Amino acid sequence: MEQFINPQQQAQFEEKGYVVHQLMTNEEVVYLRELFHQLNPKVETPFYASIDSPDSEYRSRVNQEIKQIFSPERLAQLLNGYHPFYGNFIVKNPHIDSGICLHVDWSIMKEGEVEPIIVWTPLIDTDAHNGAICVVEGSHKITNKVRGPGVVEHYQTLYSHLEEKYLLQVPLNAGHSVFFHGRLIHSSYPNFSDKPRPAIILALFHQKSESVFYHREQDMPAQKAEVYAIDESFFLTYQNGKRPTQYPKIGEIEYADSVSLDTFKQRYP
Ligand SMILES: O=C(O)CCC(=O)C(=O)O
Repeated sequence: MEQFINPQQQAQFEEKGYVVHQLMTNEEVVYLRELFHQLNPKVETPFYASIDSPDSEYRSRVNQEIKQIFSPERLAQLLNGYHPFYGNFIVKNPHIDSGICLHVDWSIMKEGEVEPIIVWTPLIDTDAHNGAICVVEGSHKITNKVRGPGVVEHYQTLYSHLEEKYLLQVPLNAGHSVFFHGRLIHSSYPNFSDKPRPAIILALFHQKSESVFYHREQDMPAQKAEVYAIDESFFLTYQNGKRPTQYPKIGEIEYADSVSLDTFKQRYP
């Protein structure tokens, strides 16, 4: 099943794991940037996402505004069968500790027949100085379908090697989005400028999939995770890292073990 309508974008997504495209208008960028400055998330860490806020009204407002812009109709100009699931502001304050090391984003649906897509869009121009997004091109081909809090990331032990050899920065102008595969390894360096760097991140959901969330408690075996059935309201109240007991647990799943550098090199395209 193809994710992108345009064949060149589809080929790039399959090969590299991301596509840069502008769906937002400049007016919408200004609107969201102003909204970001107006609202108080009640969070004071150098880097945060809206879901780190204790204020569920704040989370709800941000989510709703982002989803309104990335509506199903607008997404349909670019993609087949995706709609917005949950939107966050993602903020990097000017601080040496605002970097995010290499990681993969959590799964929000059963993957296999459909591919996960995340949309990351800065609300100001980004470069090496203020926290542009960085990716390991092609890494979506070798990472796990089961990702979530506590779940051991497949290539975690190799991240410093990957950072040195393969990490690529993707500087973007405000309002340009990177549509990246949910299994793509990515990161961002600290914001060395003197202004906050607001961005938005939006998880997309495929209409043919089932929304699930994987969670692993620390005392569980390393390759096992719990599976929860979730819906679009999940992230309005979810407490980062906590077992989501307000949603039904529908089973447990085993996932593949971490691999050695040699295996990585054989698998890496
Ligand atoms: O906003 C950033 O700098 C990185 C965000 C990110 O990697 C994430 O939220 O998964």
